[in-house]
Parts: sequence; structure tokens; C-alpha cells
Amino acid sequence: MLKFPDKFYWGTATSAYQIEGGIKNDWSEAGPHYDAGIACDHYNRFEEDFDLAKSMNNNAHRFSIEWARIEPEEGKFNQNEIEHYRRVILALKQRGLEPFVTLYHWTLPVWFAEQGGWLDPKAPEYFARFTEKIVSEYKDLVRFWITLNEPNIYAPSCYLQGVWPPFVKNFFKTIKVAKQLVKAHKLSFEAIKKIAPDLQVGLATNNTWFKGIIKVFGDYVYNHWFLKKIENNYDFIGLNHYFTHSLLSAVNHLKVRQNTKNNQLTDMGWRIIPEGIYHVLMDLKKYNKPIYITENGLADAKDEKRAKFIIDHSKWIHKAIEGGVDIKGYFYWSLLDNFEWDKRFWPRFGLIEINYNNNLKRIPRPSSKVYAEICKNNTINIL
Ligand code: GCO
Repeated sequence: MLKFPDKFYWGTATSAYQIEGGIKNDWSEAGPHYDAGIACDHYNRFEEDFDLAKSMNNNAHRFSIEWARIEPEEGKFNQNEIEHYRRVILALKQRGLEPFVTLYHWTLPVWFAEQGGWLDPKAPEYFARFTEKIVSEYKDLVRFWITLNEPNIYAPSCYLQGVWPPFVKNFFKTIKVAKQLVKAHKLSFEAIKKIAPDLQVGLATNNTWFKGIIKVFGDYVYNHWFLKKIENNYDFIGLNHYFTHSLLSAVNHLKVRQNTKNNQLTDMGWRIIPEGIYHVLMDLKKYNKPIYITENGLADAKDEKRAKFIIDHSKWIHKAIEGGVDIKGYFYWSLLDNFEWDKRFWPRFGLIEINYNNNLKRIPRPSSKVYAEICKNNTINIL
């Protein structure tokens, strides 16, 4: 039996645009393929969803606040939406779920995108103003704040590969956006600390275990560039982990397959290598900051691999804790099946299945019982 540290946070992670429904932002305006529509209607069904999280014995939950709802026009904040998210936060707390709030999970208000998005020279200030508004509203309710989600995925996907809005393919603009995101994080961090210095602020970085000849480049550019740039402007690291890459797998990774039969692969064609999370965690030890695993999960519609995936990853996380890494929580991605960006709804990441053909009915998958046991006992059983 492997025991996790006392007060370890066990939860799931979500993001607003992927589950809420009824959002108008840069994605919904990019065309029908990018419009999440009603998604899981989580906006209206959050209480039911948090009941499910609670029934899995979770004691924390990560979610994001949709900037486009809060500030639909530049500088004009929508008080009704602020009250909505207050109800969301209170609903979590009533169920004993510690809220971890992401301020920016990739989607943008339309006005912001039209003014040039992150390339607008004033973009970091706009983000800091939004941060200030949100954090002053909820400072007494929320202790953990995540400024940006995966800037190291966002910048290349939107500005280099050009697969996500605004669909730009330009190396120099990618660098510019990355720098703007660094600035946005720093200003946001400062704004939060000014409101209440004891609030805990971090960002979520997507780190990969690189092997072979791509390791030097991968570690430097992808895993550490952003963390180094934000220097000491953070209290914790949020780690999102999905990949282990060698040169060949990195190339293969670009070809997304659906419902592969290979049991080493997820439905997205991503390789399952639980050991990877251990190496990535050990590699983050040098920053001497607490680490929350803010995302880790897989697309597995049949739920054949999910329970083993969670157990195996938990074992390697435990080994990293034994190796001296200060890991304080784990958030499985995701609570519900959801809108997986340009892949739309077919990838099924949820511990809870959504039946899109039957009233968005929530159906807990068998693996959710396994996760519930881990969360309840704060241990994993090894055979
Ligand atoms: C991420 C994204 C999620 C994805 C998940 C699965 O942070 O990578 O936050 O939105 O849905 O990673 O691809």
C-alpha cells in the first residue's frame, strides 16, 4: 500500500469553454467547427456535476472562469456572471471541494481577439485588469489561482501550427505571443499579491518527458523556457502531463487516430507511458516550489484503460514524492467528457460519460469507482 501525504488534494480538472455551453468568444465566432454550442450545459448543471465529484470523495476541483462572460465588452464587467461564478465557488465549498481557479484557459473575449489578441501591446494589461476584478471579488473564497493554462501549448498551436484561433502560422509572432504571455502572467501575479499576499498563485505548464536526441531542445524550449522567464513570480507549479516523446513518437503524435486498438495508446493515439510523469516531476524539483498536478488523463471511450492509467500514474507520482518532490495534489483530466478543441466531442476524457444523444445524461464510468477509492483512502494498493 502506498500512502500519500496528509492533506493531499485529489480532484478533477475542467475548463469553462469545454463544458459550460452558451459562450460567445473567439472560438465560437471562428465557425461551426469551433463552436462548442451547449457543450455539457455545465453552466446550468454545475451542482449536479459537483455532486458527482463529491461522490468520488474528491476534496478539490480545478475549473476556469470564462473571461468572455465576465468582460463581454472592453472594460465592462457583467455583474450577473460574477454572481454566477460566486455560486459555482460556493457550491464547491459546500461540498468540501477546494477551488483551484484558472483565469485563462485559452479562450478570449471577442473584443480582445479583434484588437489583435495577445499580439496587442496592451494585452497583458487587459489580462491584469481582468485578474484584479476577479480576484478582488473572490479573494475570501479562493486560495489557489492559476493564471495561464499551458502557454507552451497555446502559443505554438495558435501562432505556429495555426490549428486554433486565430490560425496564424508565423514563427516571429509565436515568440511575440510567448513573451506577451510571460508579461501577462507577471502582471497578473503582481495584481493578485497586491490584493492579498497570502493567496497562492501558479501557472499550469504542459511538460513532457523527452527522450533521445530531442531531449535538449525539448527540455529547454518546451518544458522550461516559460518557467525560467517567470522567475520567482509564482508560488507553485501546476503540471499538466500527457506525453513522453522521442523524435519518432513526436512525428507520429501529429497523426491523430480515432479508437485505436493498441493498448499502449489512448483513443487520441497518445502513448501511455506512466513512468513519464515521474521523470517530469523529478525534473521540476530544481525549482523548489510545491507542485500540483493540475491535469493528467486520457481519452478512452470504452473505459478499458482509465483505471489502470490512474493507478499506474499514481504509483510513479508516489515515487517522485519519495524522491523528494513536494507534490501536493492531483487533478484528473477530466470530470466529464467534453469539447476537445478542434477534435470536438469524440475524444472521451471523462470519469463521467456524457450521453450527447440523451439529454446530456451523466453516467459515471467504472473507473470513477476506482478513483473514488484512491481519493477516499489517500492511498493506492499495489499488488
Ligand atoms: C490542456 C487542456 C485541456 C485538454 C486536455 C486534453 O490543458 O491540455 O487544458 O483543455 O482538453 O489537455 O487534451
